[in-house]
Amino acid sequence: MKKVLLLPLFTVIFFAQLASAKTIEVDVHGMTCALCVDSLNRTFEKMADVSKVKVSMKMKKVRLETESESPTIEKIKQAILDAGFTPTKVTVIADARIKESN
Ligand SMILES: [Cu+2]
Repeated sequence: MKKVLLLPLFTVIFFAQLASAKTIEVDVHGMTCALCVDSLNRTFEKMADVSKVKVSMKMKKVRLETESESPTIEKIKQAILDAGFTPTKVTVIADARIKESN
């Protein structure tokens, strides 16, 4: 009987952890060359809680993957401003694994 109750509990904990993993896409204005891409890459590679960074000059986008609630949207926007660019749009994409569970 106890085992039956524990399984759903673990499932809930498991998905609660996944729910905090997310992808954030930021449209960035002012990216013009490979040095811009490099500069944005370095900005986010050193940021805590960012597990993956992908900067696309073609799309003028920065894509970040985080494993927790931080960094906040505000912090991301400020980091882009500090690097000398303008964030124009921020899109938060929930982890694909979450969508499958719904
Ligand atoms: Cu440049």
